[in-house]
Amino acid sequence: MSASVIDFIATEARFGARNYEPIGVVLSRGEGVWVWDTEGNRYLDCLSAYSAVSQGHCHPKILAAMVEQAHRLTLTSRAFHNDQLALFYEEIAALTGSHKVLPMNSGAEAVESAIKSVRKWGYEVKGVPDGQAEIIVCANNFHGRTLGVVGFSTDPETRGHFGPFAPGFKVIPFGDAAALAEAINPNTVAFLIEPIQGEAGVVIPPAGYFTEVRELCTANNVMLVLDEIQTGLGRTGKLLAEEHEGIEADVTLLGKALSGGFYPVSAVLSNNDVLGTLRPGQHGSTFGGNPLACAVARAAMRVLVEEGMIENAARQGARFLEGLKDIRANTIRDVRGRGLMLAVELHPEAGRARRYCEALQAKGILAKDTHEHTIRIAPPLVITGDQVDWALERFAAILTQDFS
Ligand code: IF1
Repeated sequence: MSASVIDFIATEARFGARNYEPIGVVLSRGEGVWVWDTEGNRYLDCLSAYSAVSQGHCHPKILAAMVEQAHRLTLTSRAFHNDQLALFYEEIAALTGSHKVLPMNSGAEAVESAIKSVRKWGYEVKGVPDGQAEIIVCANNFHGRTLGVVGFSTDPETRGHFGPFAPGFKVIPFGDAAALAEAINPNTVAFLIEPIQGEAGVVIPPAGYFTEVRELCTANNVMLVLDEIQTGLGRTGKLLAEEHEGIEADVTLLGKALSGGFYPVSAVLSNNDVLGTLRPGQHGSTFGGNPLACAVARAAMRVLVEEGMIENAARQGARFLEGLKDIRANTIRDVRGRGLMLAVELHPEAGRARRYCEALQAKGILAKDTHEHTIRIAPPLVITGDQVDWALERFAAILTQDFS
């Protein structure tokens, strides 16, 4: 390591809150699937900033839209109209088939906004007695870091010593439709769930689960809120992960790749009157729906479709998954994924996934461990077949070693 690399890392550690433990690489440039560190080493990015850089690093068309808009107008607040918001609404509604859009910034804000909206809908439309609304969530969920959201996390690391928390949430196991049926009562306003649990280690629910979930929600007038912040916008090989299940959510949350990683842009999308309950003054955000965000998001959605990234995610995801499954290594306990949202779960005796990620770094691949024993793989959706094969060679080399 050169002196400058050590300096960046040491300086972060000295002044920054230590809420992350990054791998020892300092990145300074990115293009497509590649990133470079300060010493000029190149890496294949197999994290894509937790799926936010799905369109590839510094996509030229998103960049151009951002620069052009930044020269013209960046922020107006919602006290006035701007000439980008309407176009953003129109395009995201057309893309996703939604009727109403609420623009926010971070993913967690979209989740918070959805919670507020479904509660309000519950009181004003469903007729739940004031203050009694219940929202059902799943064990091992990950929906962000705000207080409202960590309050219904089941991970001690995520919620520990951050309370007291807001009431009104009920936790059931993921993938268990009978548990949902049992948990629903007349005060239930929504079921909030990730189509595939990301942080939990890319957990795919059993086939048919979401069909049952959809039926239960419809039968009981419960809003199905799908957090597609990570799974949405092509990551799983479909525009929305709900398409794999043949269902439609009542409320869909998007974030991350909605801006191609240029800027925090999130949105709550609804197919009915949930967002219709919000009246002027009842919800908002200084930056939500600003013209810069809208211009960036419009370009990010456009290139996703125009450049065939969703189909590519399906194709290369299948190739990646097959290649990973072909690796014969007794370090591997399970390989799973859908599209380019993949994970290799190691045997507990194989050692910590972090060690494998560090070894991958030395071979030119950046990936991220989760939950001690799982390596998460989520490259930009622009990855080519040759690049997948290049990565697979390196994964095979690392996974056949033993770091226990
Ligand atoms: C961190 C994981 C990924 C999300 C879903 C909402 C949010 C996220 C389904 C909040 C955010 C992130 C944030 C990141 C770690 C990360 C993550 F490991 F936790 F699971 F992506 F895989 N819903 N996910 O996955 O969005 O407010 O961050 O914009 O370090 O906290 P945000």
